[in-house]
Amino acid sequence: MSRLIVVSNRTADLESSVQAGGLAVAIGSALEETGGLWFGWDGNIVDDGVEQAPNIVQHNNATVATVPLTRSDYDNYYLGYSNKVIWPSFHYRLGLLDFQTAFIEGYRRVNAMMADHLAKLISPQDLVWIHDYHLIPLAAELRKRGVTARIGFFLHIPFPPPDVLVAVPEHDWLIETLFAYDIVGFQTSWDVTNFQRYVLDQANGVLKAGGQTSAFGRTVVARNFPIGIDVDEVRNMAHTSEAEAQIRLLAQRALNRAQIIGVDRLDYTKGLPDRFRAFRRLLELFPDNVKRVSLMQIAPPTREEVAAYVDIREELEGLSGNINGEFGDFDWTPVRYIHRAIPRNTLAALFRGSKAGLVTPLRDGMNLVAKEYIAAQDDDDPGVLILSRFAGAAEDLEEALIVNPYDLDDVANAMQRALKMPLAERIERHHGLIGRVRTRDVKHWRELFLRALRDTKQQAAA
Ligand code: GDG
Repeated sequence: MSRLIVVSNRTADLESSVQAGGLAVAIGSALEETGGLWFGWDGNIVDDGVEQAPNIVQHNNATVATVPLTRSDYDNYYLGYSNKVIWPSFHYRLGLLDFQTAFIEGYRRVNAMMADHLAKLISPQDLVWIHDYHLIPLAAELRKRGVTARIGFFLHIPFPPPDVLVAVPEHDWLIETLFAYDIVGFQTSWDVTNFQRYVLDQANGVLKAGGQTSAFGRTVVARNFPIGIDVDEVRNMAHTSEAEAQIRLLAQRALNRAQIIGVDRLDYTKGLPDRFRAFRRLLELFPDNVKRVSLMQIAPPTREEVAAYVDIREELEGLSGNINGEFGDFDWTPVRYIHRAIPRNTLAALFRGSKAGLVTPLRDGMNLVAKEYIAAQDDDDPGVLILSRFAGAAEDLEEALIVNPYDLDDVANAMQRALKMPLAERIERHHGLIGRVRTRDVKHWRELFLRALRDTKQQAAA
């Protein structure tokens, strides 16, 4: 069996069972099975000029090789090009795009530096799986260094329509580098369509059967591989005796009021200010919910060195303060907003203890929280998922209450419908949802992608 090499911006700590989520576990277990290597940034920042030699650690059958970033790599490759250019533009937010020449230089430099180290570790029979938007040009850099192994890429975030993408100054270079892969995987069929439209309109490309896409003198397979979760992991965490005790305590403290839950990194793509405004609309449109329902929003900090993330934090604090000041009472806090990370098992208990899960991103590649909320529910008394039509997950999860997150009344009406939904309808919807989340789980995603990659022909040596 070929050895698997996984490359991502950050590697996960395979020793830590506390932090590890579904994706890290899924990739870790694939590496353990076939023997393999995980390569990426170790999260450390060193002074410019310090040597970035890989640090190699063995964890059972898997090897983890990491490099640090220099301060200017971090500023230009990570905060700059990855998170101020690609992240906003691929989420259709051109108003937040902040382009600087140093950013693209840093992005090219770090991808080349990673390729320098990684090329030495790859044998021709290996399968190389590169993840996400930080590393789009990595395969092209590896090919320049003579790597002939099969290389696949998976984009975790959306792929925007061509009209949006062309606002990125290096769009043609960026997309041309995707053709150095054998397979390019997207979350949804909509992302694949956007990619194909770009290839046809901007690159004079040709589409053939089976996702074969030709342009720039090369052919790649472009398909969607919707990512999933480890259903039993979440389900088990939500059903321990400790979780049961937490849920009981929560209900007692809330005097058996209904809770709606949201869990998202504090990111402007997740639609949190509009979600808070929609909750206010719920209280205005349906005043019977006053003192009866509360919104719990967990929003751990992320990328706080990027100004747009500071702005959103301030906006949310203002909004929750306003709603609580206007509607709250000495024995009822309408919005409980927690700006820090919560342990995974507590999250699972909170999902199970909440009547509705509110997942309303303005744009999202997939959204795993939607699937985790479903997995944590009781089959015979499930809560209701309210899901943005702009989350990749909506392509599959049609029994959720699908909403337009920009339309506050639509979201407020869906909350009311969820809170009042009869048990039989909740069970029927949940039955459909859990079936699909279970069939298309993270193992299925991983196996589908790797099988497709294995089925491609190895590149001829240059
Ligand atoms: C990207 C794409 C795509 C959240 N808060 C806490 C916590 N979390 C966990 C959730 C979930 C994960 O983080 C978030 O995953 P999402 O999919 O919701 O969103 P992104 O982080 O933006 O992920 C996304 C994903 O990649 C995978 O391809 O679905 O579209 O943007 O697992 O539960 N975990 C803990 N404490 C928290 O407070 N422990």
